[in-house]
Amino acid sequence: MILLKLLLVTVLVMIAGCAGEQSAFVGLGPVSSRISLLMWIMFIAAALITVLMCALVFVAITGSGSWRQTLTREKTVVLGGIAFPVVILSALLIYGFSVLRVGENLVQAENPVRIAVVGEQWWWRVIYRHDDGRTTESANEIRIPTGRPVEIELTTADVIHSFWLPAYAGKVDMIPGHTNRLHFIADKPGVVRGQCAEYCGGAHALMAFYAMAMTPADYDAWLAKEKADAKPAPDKAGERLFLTSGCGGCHTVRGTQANGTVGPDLTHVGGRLSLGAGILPKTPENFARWIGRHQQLKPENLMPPFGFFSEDELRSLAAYLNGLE
Ligand code: HEC
Ligand SMILES: [Cu+2]
Repeated sequence: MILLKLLLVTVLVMIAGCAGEQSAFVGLGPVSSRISLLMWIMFIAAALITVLMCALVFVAITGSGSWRQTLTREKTVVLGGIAFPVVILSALLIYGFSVLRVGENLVQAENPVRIAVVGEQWWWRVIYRHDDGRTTESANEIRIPTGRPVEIELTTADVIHSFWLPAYAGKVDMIPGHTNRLHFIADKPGVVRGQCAEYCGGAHALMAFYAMAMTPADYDAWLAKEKADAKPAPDKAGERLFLTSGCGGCHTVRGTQANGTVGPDLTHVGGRLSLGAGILPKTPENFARWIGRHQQLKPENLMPPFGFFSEDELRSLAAYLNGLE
């Protein structure tokens, strides 16, 4: 009885983990919906066949002589052991291909939204490609309009990563020297979470990101803002500290001298949802925590430690970065 209760609790806890913003069970677009449908069909078929097999084993052990004889007949073996799996597996294979076609049909879509995502140890470089050939760089968050085909171009700057945004599509690896493309559509506005799904070294588990689907009008307005340089900082102290502490050697803030490309672009970091590739909600306090203690928050990440700032300096830097909307 205790064991049963324990099992029930475990299953409930596991089911609870499936809901929410990063669930492979909730498809929010045509591609992911087909994938979850396929998964359910596979799961239910496998469960039914398992039950059937258990029943047959039971009959083979305890059944009457005539039942057991039926099971050993050549006809039973040929039908049940060869014909049955061939028919079932072929049907599932053909259905699986038809599901993959949903994504492929999007490949031919005209005028998709083009976004390049580069896997970096352990964050995501995000590059919006505009129709005029120009680009706008951001990081650790992608924004997409609803109802329009999206094409994500996936590459890596170092090792193999895997881009997984289960609300909209299946996982696709980011392979050195190779460009993979992922296609999907987001049905309605909302925020979902994605995660690197291929072990890529120390901070792999802390390499996540958010995706925000917006109505086309909201998206256009946001993109226009994202394209623009950072507005002049109202309080110069934080900006001065940022520019004189070497941050600009690795980070770009468009509109200032900071033009480093080693780390995430921070031009509009104040307008993002999270810090450190999805690990902290973006708040002024968390900017200070990140700068002062990021090696504890995200061990092994490639930003050098900056433990020497005073509380006041951290607050001032945090206010500056939080203002970069
Ligand atoms: C040697 C290069 C380097 C220097 C110098 C550097 N950073 Fe970073 N920074 C990084 C890298 C790499 C990351 C990504 C870490 C990760 O998430 O794995 C990062 C991440 C960040 C983030 C989180 C960005 C995001 O999109 O979530 C902030 C904020 C930040 N740095 C601020 C600063 C500030 C402020 C300074 C100066 C005091 C600074 N950095 C100096 C390399 C650097
Ligand atoms: Cu990874």
